[in-house]
Order: sequence, then C-alpha cells, then structure tokens
Amino acid sequence: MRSPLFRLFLALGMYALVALAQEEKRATHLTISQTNSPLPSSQSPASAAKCAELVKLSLPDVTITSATNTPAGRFTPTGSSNSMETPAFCRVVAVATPTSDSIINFEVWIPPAEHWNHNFVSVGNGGYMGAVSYGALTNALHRGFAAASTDTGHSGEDLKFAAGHPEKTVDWGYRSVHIMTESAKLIIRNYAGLFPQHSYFGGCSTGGEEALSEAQRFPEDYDGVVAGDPGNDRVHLNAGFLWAFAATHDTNGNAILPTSKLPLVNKAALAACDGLDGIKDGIISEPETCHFDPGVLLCKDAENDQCLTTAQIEAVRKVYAGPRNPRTGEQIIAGYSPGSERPVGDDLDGGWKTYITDRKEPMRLGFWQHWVFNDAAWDWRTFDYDRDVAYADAKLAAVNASNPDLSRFRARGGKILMYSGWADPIGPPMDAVNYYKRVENVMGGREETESFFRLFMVPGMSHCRGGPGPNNFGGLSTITSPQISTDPEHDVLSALVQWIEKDSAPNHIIATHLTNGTIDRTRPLCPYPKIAHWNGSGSSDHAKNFTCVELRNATSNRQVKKGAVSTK
Ligand SMILES: [Ca+2]
Repeated sequence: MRSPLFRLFLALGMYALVALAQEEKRATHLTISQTNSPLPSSQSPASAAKCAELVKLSLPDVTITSATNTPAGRFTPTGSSNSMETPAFCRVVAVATPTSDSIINFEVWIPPAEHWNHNFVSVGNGGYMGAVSYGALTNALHRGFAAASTDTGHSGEDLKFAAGHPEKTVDWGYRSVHIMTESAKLIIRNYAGLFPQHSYFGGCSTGGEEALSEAQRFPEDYDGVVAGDPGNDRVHLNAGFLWAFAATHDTNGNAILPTSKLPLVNKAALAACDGLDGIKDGIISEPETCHFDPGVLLCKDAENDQCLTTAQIEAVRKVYAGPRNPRTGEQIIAGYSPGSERPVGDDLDGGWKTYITDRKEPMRLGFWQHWVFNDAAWDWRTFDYDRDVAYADAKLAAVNASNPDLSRFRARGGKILMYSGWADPIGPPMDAVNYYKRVENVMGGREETESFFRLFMVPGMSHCRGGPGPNNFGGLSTITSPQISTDPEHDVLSALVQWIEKDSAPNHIIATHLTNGTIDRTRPLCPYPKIAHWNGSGSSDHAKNFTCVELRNATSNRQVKKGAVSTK
C-alpha cells in the first residue's frame, strides 16, 4: 500500500503536469500565428558573450544559477514532455532569498538586441500555483519583449507550503514579484547595455492581483499593468469561498444544492436577464440591472428536475448575495452574478459545479487552516464572519491588494487596464467593480480615474477565459487560441502599450468568440460603466454594429432583438 502522503505528492505532480501541458498547448497555438516575420535563429557572437557573462552579475539576495544562449527551436521545460517553439534568446535562471525562509525561483528571457522591442514585461501566476509561466514567457518573447516570471516562492498548488513559514506568505503576497522585477531590470541592463524603456505587467486571476499589488505597493516597478479577474481582496475572497460552500452544503458537507440543478438555475437566470441588454443571445451583458430571484423556480408539488425546494432556493440566493458581516451588515465580498452558474464553451471552466457544488470542502480551505489559524484540523463550520475576517485581514495584510489609493502610481504616469468576466465563478465580478468604485472615490471621481485606470467588464466570460461571451482579447496570460491579432484594438497588452507610449487611451477593446477554432462573434468591451450597445441594425455578432454608451442611455428606448423583451 502506498501512503496517503505518497498519493498526495502523486496527485500534486499530476496536477502540475496537466496545468503545464495546458499552458504549453495554448502557447503552441499562439506560436503559429505570431511567427509571420522571420526571427533570428541564433544570437550574434556579441549578444551570446553578454548572455554567458550574466552568471557573474552580483545582485542583492539573488543568485543567478545559469545564463544560457538558447538557439531558436523547441524549448522543453524541465520535467515536462511538452515543448514550445521559441526564437533565439538568452535564458537566465535565478533564485532569490530575501529572507532565510525564502526560495524564490524566477527566470528572465531576453531576446537578442536585433529582435528586442526595448520593453520588458512580467507575466503573472494562476491560483497559488507556484510555477514559472513558460507559455506566457514564450508568447512575450515572440512579441519582442524581454520577459520575467517567478514561481512566487514555492512549488505546486497546496497551501500547506506556508504552514509554519509565515515569510513564504509574504513572498507569495508581493515580495517575489517585486524582487524579480528589480532583478530583471538589472539583468536586462547588463545584457543589453540599457534598461528597458518601458516595463509592463500582465496577469489574470492571481496574476491580476499581482498587477494591482505592484501598482499599490511598488509604483516605480511598472509603467503599466494589465490586471485580469484579480480577486485582489484575497482574504475576503477566501471568506467568500467558505460562504458559498456553506450556503450550498449542510453541516455534514452534503450538497443542499445538487449540481444537477445548475442548468435549471442558469436557464432561469438567462430567461430573466439575457434580454435586458436588447439581444437574446445567451449572454447576460448587464447583470447589474437584473434582479433575478430563484424563487420563481419553487416546486409546486414534489421536488423534480424542473424546480427547486425552499432550501435550494435559499442556497442560490446566498451564493448570489455573498457574505456580510453579521454585526455591521457590511458586505465582505460580492456574491456571484447571474450567468456564472454554468458557463459553457470551455472545458477548463466549470461554473459553480467545479468551484462550489461538487466540492467536498470549501475552496482554499487550506488558506484558513495553514495560513490563518495554524491548525490543519481547523473546521470551516466554526468560521466567524466578523471576528475571523478582521483577524485574517490584520495577520495576512501581505496577501491583500485592496488599497484604493493609487496616487503614487498615477503621479509617476502609471496606467492600469483591468478586466473581469461577468460570468466568473471564482472571482466575483462585482468585487472588481466595487474596487474600481472605491478607487474613483479616493482618486477624485470618474474622470480623474479614467485618465489612468480603466475597467473593462467582459459579458459572458468565465474566469480569465471561456464562457459564452466573446472572451479572446489577447494578452499573455489570458491565452485563448489562436490569437486573433496583437493590434491595440484586439489585444489588451497592446492597448496598454499604446496608452503609455502613444498617450492613446483605449475607448474599447474588441473581444472575439471562437467555436472549434472558428470566429463566430465579435463585440467591443467598453470602459466601465459604459456598455456595448447594439445599434439596432446589422448583425449582433459583429463588433462594428455596437457602440460604447452610458448604461442609462442604452436602457431607454432600447430596440430589442429576437423576441419581445421588456427593458423596464
Ligand atoms: Ca443578451
């Protein structure tokens, strides 16, 4: 018999390999569409010599373990059987030890001088997954960037890594990205003879939080950041996971709301909300205007597949509502929006099934056990939404990126491009909206905020990708294949670059939806609170027939497509 510990390691290893394989699969697709122009197959002798010398570079708290001239061809990360097509580059592998308990691995990939666009981009991470993002590094390299990625100070997804190692929570929270950033700039300088002209950060999910954390904590690190589906109120997000699980399970952990009822709930949510945006297309574009109550699904007689019991209705209501402090009534984190129950169109995203109803324990239970309470047997049923949230916020401030005061970042000319999927079943989309509103309040209102920070909500997108809505708009971490274009109108990273380098703010970004690799819908994403309004004629599957308008202007006298829809 193999021990439980062995099986755990085996499972973790498999998870890491699957995640890596998925990342590389997507990267391979991107490679195909991005190598239109010939790239150098090898570095010049001068560049090669500079690369090899980097091992001698002395950096504070950092050891460069290797600096390797890598010719164009197939690159295979250690421990992986998949490879990626890369142009020639200088690969720097390093480890940072800012504390005696830190082991932060990171890599810096630098194109040869003739292919370098003189810019630097860092790519973010997903979940608590400690791993260098090789796929995103490859994408960045193909676009001419020097790029960096870190494992955030640990390997794998099990939160136990920080049990008894509080410094590792700080490494994960912000220190790893910051020390990688400062080191990467010096490494690039030593290789190319000059610092990057501009530095960017691009990430989704935890990468989105890392982006906001950098803007808040280290405003000098980046000129601009792309922050996707950020979950940056991290302690509160994890409290929300406890809430959603407790709402849908009894105290024995058995489901109150079975997964089999989710299609029914989703269908009813669509019936109530889909048409409010003027187009019945399976996409809820304006969840804020919809007040769907699952009570309409109450069983009249015995329970069956087409109705919900009173207890199930209450469970659904709680998931939509999100947790509140029982003493003050204050919302701890927003609930999930109608349409997030069962996103379709991407096997990576399972709606409430994967993240709430099919689970045997709450998402990120280990955060509370190992990071907050130092008790591997801590029981989620004992959670106090007043006392314990406050305690965790104080103890683990390093993992939150909730500060709405971005004045230092704005003052240095920094720009933030944030986005979030309206059908996200992990990071509540209204939490992204609420953070944006808090920033507006602190930074002097909407106009002031829009001058350096824009939020693009993505109708029908799940967590960072997938879902029924157009969800492909480029970037490096929000990889959906194949990449349509890297022009600023279709690519979120290029939009940020253009904003900073040409002082041209994005007024919309066109997102694309693909089915089996074929484009079947395009639509503009608009800076919140504007929404994409169908002009009333022409196909609602073409972005050109939409205009970004104020929501209140769109809802009056709205023309309605595909059936009688009330806009009241
Ligand atoms: Ca719709």
